[in-house]
Amino acid sequence: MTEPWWQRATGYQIWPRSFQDSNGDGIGDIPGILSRLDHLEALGVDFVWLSPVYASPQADMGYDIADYRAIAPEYGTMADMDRLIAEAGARGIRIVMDLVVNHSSDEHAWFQAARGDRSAPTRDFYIWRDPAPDGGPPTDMQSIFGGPAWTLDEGSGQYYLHLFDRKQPDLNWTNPALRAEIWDMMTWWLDRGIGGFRMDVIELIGKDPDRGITTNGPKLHDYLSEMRAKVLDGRDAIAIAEAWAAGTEDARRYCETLSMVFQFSHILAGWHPELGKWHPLPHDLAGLKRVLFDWQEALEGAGWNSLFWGNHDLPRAVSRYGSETHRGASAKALATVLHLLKGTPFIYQGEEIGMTNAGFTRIDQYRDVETLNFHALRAAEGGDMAAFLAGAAQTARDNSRTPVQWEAGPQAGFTTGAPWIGLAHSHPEVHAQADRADPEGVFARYRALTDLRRTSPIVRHGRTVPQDAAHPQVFAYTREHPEGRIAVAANLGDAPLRWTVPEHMRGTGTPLFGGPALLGETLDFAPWEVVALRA
Ligand code: TEU
Ligand code: CA
Repeated sequence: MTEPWWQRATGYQIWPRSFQDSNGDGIGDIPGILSRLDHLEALGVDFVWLSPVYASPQADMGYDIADYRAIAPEYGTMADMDRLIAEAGARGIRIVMDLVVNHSSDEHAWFQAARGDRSAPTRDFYIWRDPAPDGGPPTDMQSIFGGPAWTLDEGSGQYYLHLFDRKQPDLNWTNPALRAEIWDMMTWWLDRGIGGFRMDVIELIGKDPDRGITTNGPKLHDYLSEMRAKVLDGRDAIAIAEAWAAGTEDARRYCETLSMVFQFSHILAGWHPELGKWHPLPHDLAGLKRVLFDWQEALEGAGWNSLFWGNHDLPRAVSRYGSETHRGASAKALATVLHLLKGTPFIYQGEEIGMTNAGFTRIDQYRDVETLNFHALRAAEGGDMAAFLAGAAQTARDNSRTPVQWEAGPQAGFTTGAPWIGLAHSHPEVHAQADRADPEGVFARYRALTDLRRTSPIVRHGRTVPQDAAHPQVFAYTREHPEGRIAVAANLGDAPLRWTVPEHMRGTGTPLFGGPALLGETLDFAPWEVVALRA
């Protein structure tokens, strides 16, 4: 079988609201993206996953879509979108759209017609239930953003289901008419020339609320097979399933119909098992490596991994897994150990210049519905609000949603106006202009990594073999391929370290990023130093 294009590719995620503003309203937009295509081309990425730019009231920053075939006016026009597809395409960069079809906005025409009218033609596009005997919600199912997952529609006397915000009613996938609408819409976008889809919380579409089932419902894979047959067959589109609950077994199954899965085992390993994301656990490198290596092993020859440290829902990689004290070195080390694994790597906007967490300390600095909802819930329970804010400073989604820092100055080159959310605390020192001028900078490392992905069959297809896996501070592995071997070892810590090199890794080779050409019995690592040799 020939290699699909996305197995030679590096992806880049754009979260449009904070990427580049073109007209001074403080909100990133599509013309802004067009003005930064040089940056993406220089970085060497092959496709862009574009977070939602569709018409939306922005209750969840575009993950609440009011019209799947229209662009939000603050982001531009459909003509801008067509230009983006064409101009990115001319540079060899495909545009991958976010497909948000577990739910729509309550402002979508389907819901507007359905609400208050039990006989509306689109009533059955959503999930309605009668109240419980006491008039309350039909079940005690909870929303992922806090509070009940059911809201009463007073006009019709029934509750509708929303696994996220009340402004994000869940779509009823058991209805074939709804599915047909979605297949049409996907085909319409593919015909416009996009490269594929990232499928938002697709693991939820097979839900069975009466039995309390949300993820991995009984019909999930039937729907995905139908999608393949009706939309994806005969196209070379990438299809990435976002699936927080997926284990390796589930992922193998997704890979039979789709290209790959965004799975979150390595992220969830860092959250408190009961208290969740607001109570992050101390970073545990050995545990993190165990998860990543398990996935490498489990999907070897039986699927395909996605590789990422961050996205618009997660904190900045440097702040979470690296070190703000050794920021540049730690950003490069994290990039290197991730991008030399097997799979399709993703760079989240700003990661390529080593951007940090926001550093917010007050609730009024936050904009995200998830953070604001949970803050209100904790306050109503009389919770410890200082502890909540301390947790949010580490894991709130706005940490990665601050404007991209293009240059020095109060607006960081993002806007000429007032940005819709404050800049990250690090903006005076950390910006693209400074980093890109540095041949040893973070951007230069990412650029080298995207090149290697394209040019090296060892990087793309070599088997990953963990080395010294239990070591608490060193991340090391080899990639084994008929064409050769790559050995990677990194000190992911602030302290220097003398490391005993595993016998299997010793020997000479060509350094991929400078440094020694020989791995002897021991290696004296500087903080966050990486050694990568091709033999
Ligand atoms: O995220 C799925 C999801 O479950 C997240 O909301 C996650 O639980 C949370 O971010 C952890 O902090 C997707 C999108 O990526 C996210 O931006 C949307 O808010 C969500 O779906 C609803 O569409
Ligand atoms: Ca704008």
